[in-house]
Amino acid sequence: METVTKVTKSEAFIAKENNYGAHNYHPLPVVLERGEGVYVWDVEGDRYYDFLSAYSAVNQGHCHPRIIHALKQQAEKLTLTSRAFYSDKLGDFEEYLCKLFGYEKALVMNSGVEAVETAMKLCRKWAYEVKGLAADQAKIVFADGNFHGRTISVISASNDDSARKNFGPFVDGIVRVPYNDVDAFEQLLKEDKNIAGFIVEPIQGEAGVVVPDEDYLSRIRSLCKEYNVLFVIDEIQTGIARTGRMLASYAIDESDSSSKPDILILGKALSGGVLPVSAVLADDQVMLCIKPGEHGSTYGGNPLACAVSLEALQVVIDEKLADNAHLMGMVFRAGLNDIATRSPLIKEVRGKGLLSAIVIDGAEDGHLAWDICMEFKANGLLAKPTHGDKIRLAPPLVINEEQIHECLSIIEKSLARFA
Ligand code: IF1
Repeated sequence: METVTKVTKSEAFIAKENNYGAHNYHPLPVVLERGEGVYVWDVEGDRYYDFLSAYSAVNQGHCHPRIIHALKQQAEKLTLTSRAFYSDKLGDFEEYLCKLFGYEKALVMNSGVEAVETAMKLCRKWAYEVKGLAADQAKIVFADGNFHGRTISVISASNDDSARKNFGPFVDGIVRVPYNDVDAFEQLLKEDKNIAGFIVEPIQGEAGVVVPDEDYLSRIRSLCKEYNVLFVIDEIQTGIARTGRMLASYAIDESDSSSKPDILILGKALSGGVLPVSAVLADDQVMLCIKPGEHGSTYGGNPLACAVSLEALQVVIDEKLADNAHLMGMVFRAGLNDIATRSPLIKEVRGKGLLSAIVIDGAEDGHLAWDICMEFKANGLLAKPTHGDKIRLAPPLVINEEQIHECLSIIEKSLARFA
């Protein structure tokens, strides 16, 4: 009898990416072609709960009708002007950002890492032109275990070997301190008078959803004020309702601004996963340090991005996604903790709002966490391991309670296979 090796559709697509695409990722072997709300479908027609949400970029859910409508409307009118001219959309979006987050100025870029670079440039300019540091002496502080993107200057701040190895030489003027360690930061400020700013994540995402002490950010902010250093928060992953309120760091209604940064960095879900849109917010004293011709980008602030992002933010507000993330996050982590009482595989449950992670016992080499994610996939849920033994669990914020319970059953059932 003739043996016929059947190549599935998925295998063919995977082989093509493998053949023609750079090998800078190691994806889970699932080929997606459609998304709606909390679900994605693969080319075989199988449906999955998306528990990655494009690394928290699709907080509003896949292909949100209102955001797609805004995209279509604007796409038929005007997509790109460059910043050589004004547009009838940029000012509206900048005003919306400034009023919503409480700043005087916004600078719109595209990817998250570009916004981080923008913040680094602002720190340096401000340090020379306002703080008065001597030329080329400015230093920017980052936390150990950070993830802020992949350009040379941003990986210069990383201490992750896989992000840095053989990409040197790195950029000067960067110092690192341990995360969630106020004393170490204060010690540094005492010893070094050339600090321009401190750039930090409110929760470290890539490090495996590391939630710092309750008062960490507000104490860091006080020290920054005391030593005349810019306090910069990267909310690219934690922002836009992911952790149960619009921002993880401070309440935008000003009921609590004790950790409000001098510079706020946004990205990912700013556009609801539809286009790459990022933004940096600051007050005039900082933002106006950059003058015409000193920074920018061809696509930054294009009318299509502005129309889409304004709608994407309005959806978050209208659908009360922050409240839903808070409530569903409580239900989800209570469920995970309950599963942990029966499954010795779950060593720890962490998170805030709908940004959670489980730490898998005995998975330090990475294989077990990968195998568990493959089992999740077989049972209809997509998630990806991070740093070997952690699995990040972050569904779109439009998920409801019934769906959360169904996902908890999938997780428990999957883990049971490894008991
Ligand atoms: C990849 C992680 C998530 C970010 C924060 C800036 C950026 C990111 C806090 C840069 C990007 C991504 C990018 C993605 C993996 C991913 C990630 F696992 F690395 F940590 F989300 F969890 N600041 N995060 O999280 O934004 O330039 O990518 O738009 O494949 O690199 P970007």
